Amino acid sequence: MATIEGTFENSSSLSVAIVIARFNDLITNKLLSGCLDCLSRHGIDISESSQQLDIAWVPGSFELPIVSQKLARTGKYEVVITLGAVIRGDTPHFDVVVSEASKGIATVSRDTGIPIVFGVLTTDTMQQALERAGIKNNLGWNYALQALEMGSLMKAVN
Ligand code: INI
Repeated sequence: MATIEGTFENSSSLSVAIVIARFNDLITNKLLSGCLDCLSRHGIDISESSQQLDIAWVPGSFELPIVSQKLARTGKYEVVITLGAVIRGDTPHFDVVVSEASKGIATVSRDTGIPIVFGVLTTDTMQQALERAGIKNNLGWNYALQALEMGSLMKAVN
């Protein structure tokens, strides 16, 4: 029997792309800061001159899949992290944006074989979003951790 799992031992060598939505950037910038903190603490160079991290900005969560797809297809990245925030209270087409973002990200991940972390907060209110983006907890940190685990796991499966 083989037990196959991701570890964090070689996280520092992973190449990572982050795709982040400008919509609700009060929230997404906080997710980004949590995400970068986690990557940095695991040895990834997050400096401006980093050769292992790129960050792409898109208008909103709806655009996360197409840019994730293009980045994943370059073959330069072992894992892609998407960051977005869709807030039901302010969004009549909440369900459309969330559905397209989630389906699109899952499809890109399966089609390219590159793990794409679904880092899109979906909340009823701005207060809930703030709580998950730093006031209580910063899920950006968790998304980065999940990316490191998946990057490692995909290598372990080979
Ligand atoms: N994009 C988001 O990331 N979050 C939202 O809450 C949101 N709202 O409220 O509509 C949102 N809309 C923009 C959408 O993602 C696209 O950028 C836009 O429709 C252009 O394609």
